[in-house]
Amino acid sequence: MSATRRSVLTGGLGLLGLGALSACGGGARPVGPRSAAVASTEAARHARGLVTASLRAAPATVDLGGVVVDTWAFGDTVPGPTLRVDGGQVLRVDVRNDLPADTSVHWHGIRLRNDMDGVPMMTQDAIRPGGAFRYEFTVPDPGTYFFHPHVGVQLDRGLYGVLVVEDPHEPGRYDDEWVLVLDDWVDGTGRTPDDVLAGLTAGSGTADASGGHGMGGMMGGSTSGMGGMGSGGMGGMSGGGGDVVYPHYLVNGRVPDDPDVLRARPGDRIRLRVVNAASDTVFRLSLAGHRLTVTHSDGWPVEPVEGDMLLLAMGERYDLLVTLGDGAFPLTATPEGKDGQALALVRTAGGTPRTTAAATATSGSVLSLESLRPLAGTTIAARESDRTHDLALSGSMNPYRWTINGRSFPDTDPLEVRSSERVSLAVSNMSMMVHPFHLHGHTFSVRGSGVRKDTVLLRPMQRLVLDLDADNPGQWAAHCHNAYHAETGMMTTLGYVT
Ligand SMILES: [Cu+2]
Repeated sequence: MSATRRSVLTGGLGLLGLGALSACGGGARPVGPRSAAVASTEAARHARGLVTASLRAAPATVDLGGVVVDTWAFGDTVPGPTLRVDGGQVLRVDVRNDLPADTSVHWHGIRLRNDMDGVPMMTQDAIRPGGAFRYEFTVPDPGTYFFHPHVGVQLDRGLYGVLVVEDPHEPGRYDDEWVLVLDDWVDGTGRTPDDVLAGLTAGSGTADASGGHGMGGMMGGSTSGMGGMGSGGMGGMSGGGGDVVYPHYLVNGRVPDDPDVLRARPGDRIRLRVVNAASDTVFRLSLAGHRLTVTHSDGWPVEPVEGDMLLLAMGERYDLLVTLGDGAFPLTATPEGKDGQALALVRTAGGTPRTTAAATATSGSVLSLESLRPLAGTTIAARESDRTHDLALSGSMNPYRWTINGRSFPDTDPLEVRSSERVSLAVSNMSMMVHPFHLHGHTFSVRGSGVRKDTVLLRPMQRLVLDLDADNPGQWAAHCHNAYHAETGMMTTLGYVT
């Protein structure tokens, strides 16, 4: 079923290229991923040195801390390797595909050249089993990023890793830096993400990836027909209950029974680089007994703001500063609207944690997009829009299908733009489900605050206007970062035309 479905989608993606070409009549010609415009944009980036790495995507048996699973991974760990590069350098990564399926690597959040963006049939041919692909691109902006395939629901396997882009001019006012990757996990527990997708699309109500029975994570969608979260208030603080119930939630590839232990000295100031690599889960992060200070969102600096908890949607990254007390403290990531928890342990002294998982913060101030203001100089300059595209996000749970302006990818209408335009995307969530909207190859300013991001959470029925400069020619994916929503249609193309 899943293999058939994937072939169907791949075929559809193939058709999209033709569709996009023929849709651009009247003199508007699409700018291709390997065009002269793409090459000249890359050349203008003035590279400052080369960093090389290699990744091998392959089946792997991974120990998640007592839970041993067969999955697909980059190497034999989950997450995969953390890659580090300075802003302005060129990153060259040789990817080998030893999976039994096509794959690719997408560099999430990076404003890179179009032909290196890793979206099969839009920016490159898929990497076939046994095949290889060299990604090589200038990395323009410092920040916290990650990489993952852009094929099917492979993101929901172990195929992800963090890309840290250092700022050579960063004052570095911290003693240490920890990378924290949050994930929801099902693969190798009796079902694969493809099985979960098949269950959702079959409308069988078996989205319960834990193998259980009952609510199945369908969240009342069958009654509302819009993927609603039902009346149970299951959406937590974001309204984001998700579609899939997972048996495990992870921090740095570990289940709570045998968590990652992060050690420091009392009083140390730590920079946390937090990535939500989950496919269907919004997390609420907290560190018991500590306040968190947000310093960056999706790599971009914000006015430092302090709170007790932080909401992170799928695909979002936040950098935090925290000054550690003396003791052992649970760092918890609670899935919004779901049972379970992800946990790591922060330890500056011996002894047992003075609080347990039960102490998960449920009260206190919650940091989210609304809490943020951009640091001066990081926002996109005010300018009148040359072009506004309206995007209505909607869909249904039964049949399981997600849409932009009433159509499912690859039948969605491309969003045409021209180089040098100021473009506004007016995105309206017309469903009772949350959708983290992600745009490739660009960053946008969220109108109102001006916070600069590449992934933004739209709560049920919320509308946001996203302003961007069309300065990176090519054909770019724009989609929901719920892997199951994107795979069943909530995706379109931001396409440059001349
Ligand atoms: Cu979505």
